Amino acid sequence: MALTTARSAAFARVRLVSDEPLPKLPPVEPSQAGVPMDSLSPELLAGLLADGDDELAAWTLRHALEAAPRVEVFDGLLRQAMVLVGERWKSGRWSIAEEHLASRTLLRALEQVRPPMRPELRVGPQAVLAGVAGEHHMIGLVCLEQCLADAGWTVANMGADLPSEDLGQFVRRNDVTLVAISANAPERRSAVADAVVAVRLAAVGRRVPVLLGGGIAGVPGIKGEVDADGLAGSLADALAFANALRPRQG
Ligand code: B12
Repeated sequence: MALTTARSAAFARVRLVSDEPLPKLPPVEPSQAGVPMDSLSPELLAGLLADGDDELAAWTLRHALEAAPRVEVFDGLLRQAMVLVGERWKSGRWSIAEEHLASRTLLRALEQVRPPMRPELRVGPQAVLAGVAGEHHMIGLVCLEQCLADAGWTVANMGADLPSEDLGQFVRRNDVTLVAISANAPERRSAVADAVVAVRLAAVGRRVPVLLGGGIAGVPGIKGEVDADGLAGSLADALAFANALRPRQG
């Protein structure tokens, strides 16, 4: 899609879902391919998501990914856009319908920007990702999946709401180097603890590191309480933890 057409369509859509003034954009010369990073705002992305426009949302993400590493774009622009979605949902300005549409649209857009499959990704160390039992938030797992794949990991992303026994069974049957589990609310602490126990029981005689992410990672004392090996409040934290495991693979 031509740059100018995409931009004007994007702002027309933002106008539909936002009463706030449109972000100020520098003039665009169509013959220039570059898109200024500061024009790719969380406000713009949130509007596109709530409008169900995965094509333009993917276009926005793709341009951001040309200017910054995936982990930065997801920890920054993407996360902030979803914070806006959450604020508008909480305040009643947007309904659950708009939140659901935004989440669904984001997942479709993410599919369009996933890193290309490379042969080495079939032989890299394996990371297992899962939301613990009862946990429905899984967009962070999809983002982490892409960041780890970019870094050369083979990723098995189980998505939301995985019973701990099934997580344990998968770890027992596979050569797993990292388990990254997530939960949002503190109420999920016992499900998190169950998931860690399941991994420990499945990996007898070897220590498979368990990294805990999502909102619950911010709960004081949670790491020791659930016996996790690491906490990640961001994808950058998660990547640092994962990459520190790689030299040990030999
Ligand atoms: C979309 C959304 C949903 C969707 C999720 C759809 C989906 N397919 O994932 C649905 C509708 C299911 C949902 C449900 C609920 N939600 Co909700 N949701 C959100 C929202 C708007 C965006 C979350 C998101 O995807 N963000 C994008 C990702 C990329 O960012 P992130 O989640 O912040 O994650 C970052 C880090 O935590 C980390 N990370 C994330 N996951 C992982 C995983 C691992 C392994 C690692 C290492 C790192 C990591 O990296 C990410 C990027 O920096 C947030 C608002 C907000 N402020 O975040 C509320 C929010 C998280 N939800 C909230 C609530 C209260 C709920 C419900 C309880 C609402 C209800 N009454 O039913 C339910 C709970 C359902 C359940 N059983 O789990 C609260 C949580 C408050 C709390 N901490 O307790 C929030 C903050 C909204 C709010 N302001 O009140 N929600």
